[in-house]
Amino acid sequence: MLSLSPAKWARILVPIAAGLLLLAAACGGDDDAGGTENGIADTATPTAPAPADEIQSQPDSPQEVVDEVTEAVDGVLQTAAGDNFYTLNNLKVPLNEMTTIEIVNEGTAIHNMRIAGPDGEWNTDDDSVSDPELISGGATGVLEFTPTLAGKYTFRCDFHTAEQGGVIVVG
Ligand SMILES: [Cu+2]
Repeated sequence: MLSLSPAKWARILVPIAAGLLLLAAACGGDDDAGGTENGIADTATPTAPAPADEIQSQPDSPQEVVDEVTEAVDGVLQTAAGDNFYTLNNLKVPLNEMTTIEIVNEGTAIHNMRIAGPDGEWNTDDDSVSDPELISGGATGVLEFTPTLAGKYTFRCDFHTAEQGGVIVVG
């Protein structure tokens, strides 16, 4: 019969347990080796950086774009949000200049404005978003937009993504 003290048993068993944990960690590292994300094979290269000289394909505006083009005047452009739409949503701003877009919330719901940015994707680092990001009914938000790439960008309201949006032509 072995007569080891608990302390001696610990000296033997702890290194064994640690070794097993290391082994388990080493074997667990192959989970994402299949080149898939959410079960969808990444045949394209979605992580490739956008070319620096042109904007990527933009999402469709969720709201019908009005014919009337609203241009920035002296760096300021104003539109309004109702429930749930923009009154003016066919905007035009100059390239390489900061335009302050004022969004007057004439509705009662919370609205805002988010521009998809050159990558044409929502909720990425190159988006431009109004300040505040939640514009209460009756309040006004501002979005400072300084585009360095010409093209037609899409914007939308984060709270009504299926119905409230528009386009901004740059250049
Ligand atoms: Cu909205």
